[in-house]
Amino acid sequence: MSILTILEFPDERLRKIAKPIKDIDSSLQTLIDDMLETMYHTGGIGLAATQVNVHLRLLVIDTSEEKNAPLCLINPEIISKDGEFEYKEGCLSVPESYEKIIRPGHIIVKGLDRNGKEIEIEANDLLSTCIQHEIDHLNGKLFIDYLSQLKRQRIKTKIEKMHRLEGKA
Ligand code: GNR
Ligand code: NI
Repeated sequence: MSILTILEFPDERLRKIAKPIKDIDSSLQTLIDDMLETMYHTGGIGLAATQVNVHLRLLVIDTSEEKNAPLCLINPEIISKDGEFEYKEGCLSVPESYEKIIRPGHIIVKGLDRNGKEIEIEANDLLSTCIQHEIDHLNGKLFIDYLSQLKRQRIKTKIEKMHRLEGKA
């Protein structure tokens, strides 16, 4: 298993649209395991393949307290959404930035599990938010895109400064 490198805003690769997965093979199983390990290692509650520079429609999530309930979704599609839920979101690709975002609070999502079996998940509140946040990544979208241009610009300036200090980018 390995810890994967997470792309950080404003990296343009975070804007790529991920492609549907056709083959659920052993290299995909390895990617899923590495994404789960990376998510647990960083303390995140979700991770989309886009964030590790793999542009395939795959996400992993674990919103449980005990961090013992990994969820993997391949080719996820939201089939219904309603209600509202507000949560102060963060993102491993947008370090040290947290903002309240309102999203539908109840969704039904379908997709494939790690074995290629069709699954349907009904999600509320935090899990609903997290699934939508991850599917946004697969569509090249970040939670800060819901903020004002001014707030987004401030976050961009802050992160670019961090990257200069770290000697990245
Ligand atoms: O770890 C994460 N926490 C989080 C909090 C609120 C809403 C969404 C998330 S997902 C995030 C990890 C991440 O960046 N996934 O893409
Ligand atoms: Ni994120």
